[in-house]
Amino acid sequence: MGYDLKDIFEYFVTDGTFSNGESYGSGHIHDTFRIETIETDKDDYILQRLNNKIFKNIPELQHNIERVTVHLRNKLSSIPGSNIKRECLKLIPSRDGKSWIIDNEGNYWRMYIFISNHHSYNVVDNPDKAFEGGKAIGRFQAMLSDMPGGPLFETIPWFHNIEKRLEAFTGKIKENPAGRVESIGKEIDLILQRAEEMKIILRLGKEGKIPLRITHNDTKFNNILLDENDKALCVIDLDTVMPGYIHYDFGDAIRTAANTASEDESDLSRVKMDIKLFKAYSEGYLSETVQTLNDVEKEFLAFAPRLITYTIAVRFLTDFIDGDNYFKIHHPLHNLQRAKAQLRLVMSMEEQYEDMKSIINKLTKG
Ligand code: ADP
Ligand code: GN1
Ligand code: MG
Repeated sequence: MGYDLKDIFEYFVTDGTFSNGESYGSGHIHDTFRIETIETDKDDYILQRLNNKIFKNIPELQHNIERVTVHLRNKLSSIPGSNIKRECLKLIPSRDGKSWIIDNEGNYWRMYIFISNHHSYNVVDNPDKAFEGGKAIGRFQAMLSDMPGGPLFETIPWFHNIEKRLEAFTGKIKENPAGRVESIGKEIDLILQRAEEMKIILRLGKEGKIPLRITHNDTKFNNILLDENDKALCVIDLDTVMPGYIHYDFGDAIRTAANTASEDESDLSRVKMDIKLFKAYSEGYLSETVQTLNDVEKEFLAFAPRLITYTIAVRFLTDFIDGDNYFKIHHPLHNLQRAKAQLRLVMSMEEQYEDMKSIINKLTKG
């Protein structure tokens, strides 16, 4: 993709001078570039071509991120010793005062300060890092709990709604647009067998037993930056911050922080949930949130990783059936491979469910 990154960079009001731009990170949604500046004492930047097929209202999306980052910065400024520039994303304004631009071809772009010297992990290899990740998400939720100004815009409607995700899944199976359904009977069965029990969080919400709060909704571990000493630094990828149940954030973080293998591991024998990593993340998360969660929220925390891992499996498989229109893929069977790995992880969580419940019980009941 031959974008003129220097030209796009110059639409924004920056301190440094463009030196070069390279593809960066392993996100599945946007095209992300790191922009290095010539001056060694000036910031580098993250420039993103936003996926406006997935996020259909970029101005509202950006408005959410403006609100969230302003609020987080206000909070951080009252905490002694905090480093606002590294602990919160900073949007760079465009020359016409917006937080995004549209180029001549209709592409949407935005830019952040590059958070330097961070560590980002797709797989977590020790409990200390998992603990720090839990702390980061707990703190993030706690800091946003009193954000003024009314509900955030819903950037992707029904994002974690498993009923809607299953409707989309069964709809695509009937439609079979890429002729792939015949080859995945086993995976379809694994999903359908579990469909009913997965609706419990939605039911608790409808019954008013768990509240909607401001949640991140995309807490996979590489969206949590750690610092050079692997301490919690900054939660990034704020595109889906909107009203949600805390179970969505807890579940997605465990899905990635406690998996012994990567999200798309092809050797399924390597995919397991590591209960020590689960425990460490839970400790970090609850150290920031245990006072604010209600009893039902706490009771269903251990179930959340099963729900979200299952939901992502449904989404990967739906995209595979559809012919790969949503997630970036790096080879033709990538979405199927991801779905298989996530289903294996669901089964590993099922096997350890009693242990997960007893860990949460101990941490929440003292
Ligand atoms: P996607 O939605 O495609 O995952 P992200 O916003 O998560 O996009 O960005 C992709 C990757 O770019 C992240 O996983 C992270 O490695 C890196 N990244 C994003 N923002 C920053 C930032 N401000 N500083 C440093 N790295 C960043
Ligand atoms: C996407 O944006 P990224 O790569 O951090 C997706 C998440 C999935 C994840 C699976 C907006 O996250 O919901 O859990 O891939 N984000 C969106 O890796 O759909
Ligand atoms: Mg991301």
